[in-house]
Amino acid sequence: MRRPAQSRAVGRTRVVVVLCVVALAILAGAILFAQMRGSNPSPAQPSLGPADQQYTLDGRIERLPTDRTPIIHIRHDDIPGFVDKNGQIVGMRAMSMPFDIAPDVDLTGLAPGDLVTFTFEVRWHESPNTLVTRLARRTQTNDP
Ligand SMILES: [Cu+2]
Repeated sequence: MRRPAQSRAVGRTRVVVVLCVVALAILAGAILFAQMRGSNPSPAQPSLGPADQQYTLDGRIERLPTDRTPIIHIRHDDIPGFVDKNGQIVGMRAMSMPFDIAPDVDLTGLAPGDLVTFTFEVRWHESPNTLVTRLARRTQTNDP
């Protein structure tokens, strides 16, 4: 009497465990899929309000973004008209600076050392504060 009841219970337990594992696998797959979809199109942009300022200028790529750090480092020229947080024109000297980069900016074929013309937006009260929205290679001959 005891044995069949026990093995029936063991059998039921096994079925429950297998169902749980299958359910967990499906759930994990669904979460992964949702995350991939969510992070693919444009992680930085959809919630951003209008930019406070926008500048287009020349620079030189110093470091490209990686999967770990989605930041581009550019040595930019002087920005004489740079406006600070209080709306004052304070200018910005040429410097090496990290920028967030919009996901639709195509960096194919670009490498550190490349001369570029680029546009970046400033948002003083939003993150990212500086976002590169356009970037194109510039030929050496344009450089002074
Ligand atoms: Cu700067």
